[in-house]
Amino acid sequence: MKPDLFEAPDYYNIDDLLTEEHKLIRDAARDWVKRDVSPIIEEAAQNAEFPKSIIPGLAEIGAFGPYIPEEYGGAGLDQISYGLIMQEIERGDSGVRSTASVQSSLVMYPIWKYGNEEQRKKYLPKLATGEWMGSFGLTEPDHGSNPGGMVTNFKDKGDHYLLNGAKLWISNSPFCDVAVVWAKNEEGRIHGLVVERGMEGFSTPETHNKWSLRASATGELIFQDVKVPKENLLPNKSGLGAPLGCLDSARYGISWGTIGAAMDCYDTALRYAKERVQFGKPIAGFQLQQKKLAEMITEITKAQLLALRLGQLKNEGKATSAQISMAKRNNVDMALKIAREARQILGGMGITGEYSIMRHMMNLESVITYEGTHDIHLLITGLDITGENAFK
Ligand code: TGC
Ligand code: FAD
Repeated sequence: MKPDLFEAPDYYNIDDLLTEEHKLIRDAARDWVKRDVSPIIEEAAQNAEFPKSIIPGLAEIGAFGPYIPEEYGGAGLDQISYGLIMQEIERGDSGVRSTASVQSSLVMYPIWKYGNEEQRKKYLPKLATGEWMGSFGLTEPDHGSNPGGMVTNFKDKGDHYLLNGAKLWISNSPFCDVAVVWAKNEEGRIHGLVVERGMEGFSTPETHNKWSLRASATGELIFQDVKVPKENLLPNKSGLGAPLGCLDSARYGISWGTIGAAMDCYDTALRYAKERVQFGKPIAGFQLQQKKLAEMITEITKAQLLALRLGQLKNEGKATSAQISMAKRNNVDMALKIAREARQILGGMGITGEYSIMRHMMNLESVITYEGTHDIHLLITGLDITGENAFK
């Protein structure tokens, strides 16, 4: 892969709207990605391997629990800092951002919000340092967009719960130490349980042959009569709203993260267009290429403003789930379209691993599907503005 020459576009001086702390946190993450992620990520993706060597670095830049209070090992930052960290990581690779999203918003968040003090103290500090890695089991083979139909279940056996079922498409599953698993009790009510590696009957087979998110490990979570101690049930929230609350936080992070992927594609294409000469002049001088580049920077700028405003609302505790859906849907779509256009600007070179664009493009095909598909987020907006439920 070519050396990482990334320069972040900021067409509307959005930096002026950030605090010094935001910029310090963002720049530390940016420097780390340049130094520790860019040199290894293409090979990891080509080999379909999650590069475990980057786990301590992710912890150091605050990517594991950015907004979790410091008393539990988190970084105690605001939501805009969280977004900026996700942006920089996904500038490197969506799969690496996936690992951070799952650890922070889908594992640490529910333990912090829905767990008791003992659970917080037991799990959060080790998750914050990356000593333990987590996964989040909501999706099942027959229940993806409709998680409320899940069949994974647990029965009360007096001194423990007996867990049965299977989860599919689970990021980090093959190497996770703990899994936050959503399952129904005997009354059909959804609860979160922390399942630990080593519990008898719990296995995590890897899903192979992905064309997307190749540097992120994806797999299953299988439960065959797993005895889960009663103290591993998250006591403070139940019902489908509990996992969906975690998704709000992760979807918010994705709305920032995808800006990073888009910025990387735009920056690469702009540099290439200025250097590549055809018909006696740089291809940047042709109107058709300028149209692509001008539209890219316009869309990136709009996405940056959307994410920043959403971050302000989140900091004030005012962001609605529907507002988060709009930003996730718009910004993933924006990044995917930019990746496709940027790939064309590079001509044949665009399909090689010399440049990051094709990897971003393939990664974004997962990002547009997970955490709620493009269609599902449109229906969430549709329901919000009309009051009519078009899901069922
Ligand atoms: P519905 O009847 O609408 O709602 C059930 C209950 O949940 C509440 N609720 C929410 N609560 C918090 N946050 C949200 N975003 C919420 N949305 C709904 C709702 O108020 C209700 O509460 P209550 O108290 O009345 O019971 O549920 P539904 O069955 O009709 O489904 C709605 C739908 C389709 C929007 C939802 O299920 C959905 O979002 N589906 C998409 C599934 C999804 O996003 N899965 C993601 C799996 S995790 C993942 O992909 C990780 S990728 C990780 C990575 O690598 O980054
Ligand atoms: P389906 O729900 O079967 O959808 C198929 C198509 O039907 C989609 O286009 C969808 O938009 C459409 N559709 C569905 N319902 C409707 C409707 N009511 N109206 C109109 N159209 C509809 N899940 C986890 O729990 N944890 C994870 O860590 C995790 N990581 C993932 C990592 C990767 C790489 C991938 C690809 C997925 C991951 N997922 C994870 C699962 C992900 O959240 C689901 O794939 C996603 O929610 C969609 O579910 P599905 O694939 O079953 O598609």
